[in-house]
Amino acid sequence: MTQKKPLVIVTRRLPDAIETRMMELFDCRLNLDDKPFSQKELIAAVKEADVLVPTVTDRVDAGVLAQAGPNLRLIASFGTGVDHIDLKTCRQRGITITNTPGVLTEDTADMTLSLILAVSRRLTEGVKLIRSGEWTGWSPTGMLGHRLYGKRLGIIGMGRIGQAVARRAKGFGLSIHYHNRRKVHPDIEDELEATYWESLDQMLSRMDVISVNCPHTPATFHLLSSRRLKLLSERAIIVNTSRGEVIDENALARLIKAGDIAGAGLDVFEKEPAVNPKLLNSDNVVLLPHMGSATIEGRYDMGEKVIINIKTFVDGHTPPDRVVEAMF
Ligand code: 8YV
Repeated sequence: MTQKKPLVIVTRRLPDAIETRMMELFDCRLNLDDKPFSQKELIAAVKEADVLVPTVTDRVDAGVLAQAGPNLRLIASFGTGVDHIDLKTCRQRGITITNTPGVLTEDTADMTLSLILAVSRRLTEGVKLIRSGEWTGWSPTGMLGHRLYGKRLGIIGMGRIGQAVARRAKGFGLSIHYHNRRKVHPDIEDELEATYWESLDQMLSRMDVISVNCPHTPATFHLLSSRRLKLLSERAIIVNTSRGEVIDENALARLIKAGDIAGAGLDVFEKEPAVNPKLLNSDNVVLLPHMGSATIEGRYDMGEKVIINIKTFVDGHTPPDRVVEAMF
């Protein structure tokens, strides 16, 4: 007797090759429009599916999960962050969650360095100057940014991505400092020549560049509060390729306007896709539309991970990227 294939509902378009494989392996329902699901559509999906494949644009919260049908056993998220999923309710309802860690580490670290470089060397301002036709030629005092070499980088969250950022930043001659829930393994500290700061406040007040690389959890919501942001030196820049919610965006906008910090590079926002209007018109702020992991290779690898997680689960085993609350 052939086993019935599980109904897998995917909320967004994935790379073609991934969708094709999913259609072969599962009874797969795709969202061909690629428009994010409304809450109503999400509820309809959890009522029916055996497996839901959401992305960061789906809020799989307690309200949605309360309506889940008895068949929903796995949420195989397409992405690493799981702050869009209510982990506690999933545990209570016996729903397994998986994510796609590891495969977007290098791409996100590349984007972090891109933002650090773009802000400190004023790349987007330079592009704007050329495009506007207003560039009048080289000048000894024109378009001066700040040297990175020899400066201090403070990384908030020294997980995979934080470490990949540190490796790159070392190559640029930055010294590496970090704040994390706990110290990383001494071998990693040695390799990165990294200094651990137990006190985030103390680290913030001494850095030239801050990179946010921690996940968004209840404990890190507005970790960079107005009070903490004020500890930054007026020469400091801050970049965020993690989650907007880790920084109090309004407070950051106020600091930028007042000239109390030198600049910011943000790939993520508190209320995506809305961007705080106060951040839009500052030349020393570089804004990107959540594209830290947006590479062709990365998206394919993420899709592969989703498939392996679903297949392993359906075959009755623990999926390799199972997420448990204690990880966050
Ligand atoms: C993903 C991300 O591409 O993986 C994450 O946590 O933030 C992204 O860069 C996105 O979440 C897709 O779901």
